[in-house]
Amino acid sequence: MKIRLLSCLLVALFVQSCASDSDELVPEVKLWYDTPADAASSDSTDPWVDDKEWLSALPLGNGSLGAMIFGDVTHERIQLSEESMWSGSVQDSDNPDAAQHLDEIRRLLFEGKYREATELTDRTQICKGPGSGFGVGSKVQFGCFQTLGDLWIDFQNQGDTYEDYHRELNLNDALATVSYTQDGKKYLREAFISHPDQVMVVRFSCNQPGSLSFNCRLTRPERFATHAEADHLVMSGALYDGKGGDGLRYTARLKAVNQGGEVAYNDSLLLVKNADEVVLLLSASTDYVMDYPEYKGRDHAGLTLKALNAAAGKSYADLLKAHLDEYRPYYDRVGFQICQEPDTVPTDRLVAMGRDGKVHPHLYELMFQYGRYLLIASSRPGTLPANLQGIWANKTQTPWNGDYHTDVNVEMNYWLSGVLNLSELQMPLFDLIESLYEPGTRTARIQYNKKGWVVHPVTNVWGYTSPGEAASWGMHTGASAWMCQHIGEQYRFTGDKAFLSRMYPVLKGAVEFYLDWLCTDPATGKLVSGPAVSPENTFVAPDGSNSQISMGPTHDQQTIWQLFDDFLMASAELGTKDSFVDSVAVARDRLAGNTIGSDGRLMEWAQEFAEVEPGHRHVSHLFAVHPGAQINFIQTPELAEAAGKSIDYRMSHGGGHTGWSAAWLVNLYARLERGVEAQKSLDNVLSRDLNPNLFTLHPPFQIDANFGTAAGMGEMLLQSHVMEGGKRIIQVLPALPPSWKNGEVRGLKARGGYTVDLKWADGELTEVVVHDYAADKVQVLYGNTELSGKIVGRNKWKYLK
Ligand code: FUC
Repeated sequence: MKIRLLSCLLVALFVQSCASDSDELVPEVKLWYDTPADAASSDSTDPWVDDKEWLSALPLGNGSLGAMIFGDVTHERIQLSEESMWSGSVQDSDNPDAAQHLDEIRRLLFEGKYREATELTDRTQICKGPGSGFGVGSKVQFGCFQTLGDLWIDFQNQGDTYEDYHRELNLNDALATVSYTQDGKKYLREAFISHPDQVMVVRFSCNQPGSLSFNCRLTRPERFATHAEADHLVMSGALYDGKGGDGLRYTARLKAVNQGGEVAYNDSLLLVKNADEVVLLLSASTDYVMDYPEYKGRDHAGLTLKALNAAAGKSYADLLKAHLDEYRPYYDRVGFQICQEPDTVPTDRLVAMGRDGKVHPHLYELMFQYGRYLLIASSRPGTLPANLQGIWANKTQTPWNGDYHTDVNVEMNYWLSGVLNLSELQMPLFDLIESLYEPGTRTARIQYNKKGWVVHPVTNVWGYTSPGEAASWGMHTGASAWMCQHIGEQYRFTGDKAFLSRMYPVLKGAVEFYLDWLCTDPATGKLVSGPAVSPENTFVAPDGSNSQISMGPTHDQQTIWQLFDDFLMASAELGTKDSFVDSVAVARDRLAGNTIGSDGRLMEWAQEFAEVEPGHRHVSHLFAVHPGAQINFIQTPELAEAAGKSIDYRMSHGGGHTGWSAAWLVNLYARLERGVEAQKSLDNVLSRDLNPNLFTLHPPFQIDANFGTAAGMGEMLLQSHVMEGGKRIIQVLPALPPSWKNGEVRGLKARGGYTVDLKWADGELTEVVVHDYAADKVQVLYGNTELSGKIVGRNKWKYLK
């Protein structure tokens, strides 16, 4: 690599390096509309959502409680979610007959007998029982993430005509508002979900006293009953356990605090009459606890009552203040601006403009901050991780059970957490990974007679770790290695040693599995994984059969390499030196590595097979480019070049055709420093896969592309995955697309814990500030140029063009 030193003009500004010294770029960002959520504004092709209005409604969340605000004037609907509303129960799905066939399958694969090997794998290695129910598991033990129900607010004595309608979701404040004028009176609704108070708060007000009269109902498609308690309405029930009985129990409580007028309750209604102002409070919970194998015991009835009563004792202003004081410190860390025009186009029209082929510059800013907003709303320390729909589900059978797909989707949900400065919001993922240790150890032992723990391509809140129902996708044996990559990344971003020691046994358990699982390829003497899929792709085998199963697919080799490398890093950081650590170093270096095929592409399988679907949505063999770091232009330029050819080939055959797939390509092209192509994939999502409420489509709605595109924009602006010569390399604007001519971003994070602010004009970098800079540990690169800046405050480094 050629590095040129740039002399630069420096402004000797000696200011303190603290949070307040940055330029505080936190522009107001909001989704806004001049109509209520309606089916008409959604031209969505989502085959799973018959309730199209839902894709125009606005999401609120505090990590566990979620709501979708529709904003209808006379019949307001607030659709409710609670993250642990899962049907199902723990299932015994590990297959004790599998292990005895493992050697035979491996022998057949090494001999090139793919047809026989695939057939035997399908017959012997898959899970016992219905597994995930092929993604339709609400009625089996795998279960499904389900809606909590709906809160309906039916206004009394009001006509259908109104004017000055405005509906918005302000991302700076995580506050949804609806306002309109009716019969000359101005009405306002404000809604937020408080994390500190664990309640949803909805205030109704009007500029003329006594104008608010409405009835509230709580309903659910199934398994619910309502009753009134002394001063509030309760909805409760039990979800189906998938084996003929009751599973998790839940409680939701609704209370109105009024000024003026009257409030009354009966067993199905909360009635408000002639009030001046009303604050609705809602709390909800289930008895779920993430603790294998019981998974139960939370006092949902008591906790919801306590939260409701405590909130009722506070004023609206105090509730709002506590919410903002807790929310803003997450959101305000990062500001991003590339659009110089005022925000005058309603969000649904921005989406429609995109569909007509013009992505408005403001839409990038919206999607960038919306990704951050959605993570704050769906994943907080102590909650469950964001699932395929975050925490928002409007049905009892959510697509793919709204579960945790580990063959890209749940990982993609968290890619943004590092670079977009929300690392602590990734903690729920580590709780999930840790909770899989015990069931995953059982799976490794029963299924394969191996040590350690393993998970396959799907998991749920019930510790499901067995392979899937079909070998073609269910034999994703690299999943635990992929999940564990997040442990290494979290440490690289935060340097948190307590976290690393907490996760070390989990990391070690995953390593133990692969050490036992890997076998020697008789032809090369290298260690390979298998029988395994390259998620969810199919090749044409030399014997003419279509197969997914092989030995040593590149994806498994890369994820296992990363796991071993991260384990060695963690051992060194924690000062652990023993023979086990030594054996991991030996195994890492014996792993079959990346290979370039005769056409210059990075190979997806150990042999050069033809793909059955050359534009396949998964690009699993590019894990090492992103989210991994084994392949990069600085250290492995030939492999990076080959990876680029693989992506181009996929794209030229229709690749990136689902939301998340295109979102992954944004990240990959960014890592390959190809801003034009990164933007093209980003534009594919923004012009093709957006609903009016900016939820992304697979289709159906999957939140992974919301998170994946936000992460991708982060990668376009800042990268820090390479360590060279003992220094962390910070690459600024590595893939800036030409159309983002002028702009600035503040508060991005680089590995090593650095905070970075950037400005550019006419497509050229003009300013970089690195906070917490340490000269001997970091190098800042713009293209191939090493930037030379100056310390301008306490550990604050600045480069100015
Ligand atoms: C993986 C993908 C599918 C879908 C599902 C939830 O299996 O291959 O496209 O996103 O996850």
